[in-house]
Amino acid sequence: MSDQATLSRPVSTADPFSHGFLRDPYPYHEALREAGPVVWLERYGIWAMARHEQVRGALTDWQTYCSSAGVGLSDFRKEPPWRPPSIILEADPPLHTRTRAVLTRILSPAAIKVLRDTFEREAEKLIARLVEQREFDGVADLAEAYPLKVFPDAVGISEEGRENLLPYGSMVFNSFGPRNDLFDLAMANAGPVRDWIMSKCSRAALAPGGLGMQIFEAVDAGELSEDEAGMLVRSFLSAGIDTTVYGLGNALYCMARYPEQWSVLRGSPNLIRGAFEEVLRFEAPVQSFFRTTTRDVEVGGVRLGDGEKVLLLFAAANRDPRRWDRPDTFDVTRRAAGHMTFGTGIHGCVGQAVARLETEAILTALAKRVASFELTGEPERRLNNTLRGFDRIPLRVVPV
Ligand code: OVV
Repeated sequence: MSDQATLSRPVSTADPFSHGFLRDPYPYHEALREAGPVVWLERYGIWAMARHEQVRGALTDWQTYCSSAGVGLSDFRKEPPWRPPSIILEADPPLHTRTRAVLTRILSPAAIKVLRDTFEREAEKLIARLVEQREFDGVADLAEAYPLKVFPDAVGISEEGRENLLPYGSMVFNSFGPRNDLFDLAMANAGPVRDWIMSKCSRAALAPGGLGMQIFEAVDAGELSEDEAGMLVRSFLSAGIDTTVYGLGNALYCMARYPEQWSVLRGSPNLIRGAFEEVLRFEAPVQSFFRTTTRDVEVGGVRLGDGEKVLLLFAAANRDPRRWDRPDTFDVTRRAAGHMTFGTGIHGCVGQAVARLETEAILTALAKRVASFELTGEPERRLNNTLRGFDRIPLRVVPV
């Protein structure tokens, strides 16, 4: 590394995992975007990318920005991971290629079509009940209740013990950050929660025909070992709940906060698909993931060394004025495709069709029955080292 590059590297003292940053990340995102194409975060001795071009560039170059050293702050080559690494999220080719192929097939458009009727029926049922009730908590009663019903049903796990799914998600997504207060709180009851999750990952615990058992069918076809199949069921249970819970909560929040946008949507339900993308762009439920460099690499004139951690701020890329017009405006008519919330490249969200199905089913059911949303109190945030969303959204709905 040349002295010139060392001297000219942009530096920030920001802590992306502090309460202040997590509560209102946008001013920090702007400062990091303006600081340069890649910025050294002194607090952790890592790099951060906040511009759309560089975040996208890193996600589409898995040879230079690998996942096998972990996609959180912790470098698996230097410290032991808190759980055995995911064989899809925290893996590179060729392992990743083999595991990804199985989940791509199980979550293919044809497979999603099979889920649609049930997901729509459950959405209708839940929304009819909540509208009748008039007042409810948008988080517990809707954003949590719906995914916690339809997704475990689709995977094929028992009803008993599902209360462990959200605590496990909290462990997983907080663990991508530093060992801070949020990490410690999430890990307080880690043992029993982890044991329950692992007990649901075996062939014997899965219903025939479900998404989980379909993974074990890949063992019979010689694509995976029995242990690998269990690990991929664990991936479903790790990635499939909290992400959609936070996403649905953020969608509700946006509709309550920007009532004119809800009116536009109700008038044109064909906009629902795009509105989901705009929610993901504007209030990204997944704020960031890390990569680790596999070689020295130059980014916009700045030299990164080999084996360095890089924080990719998806949510900052989603509001980069270099990429978006009026980035801080929530606009359901905008072309929001190209946001980074699902990532992109070989690790781009494999379950995104399920997330889309869940959100579209809920928004469609709401559009039929709800003229407007009123906040009956201030929404309360739930802080998480990776996820952005709410603990409570006190709502009253005005029926059509
Ligand atoms: C995308 C994601 C998030 C969290 C966990 C996993 C995947 C996993 O594969 O375990």
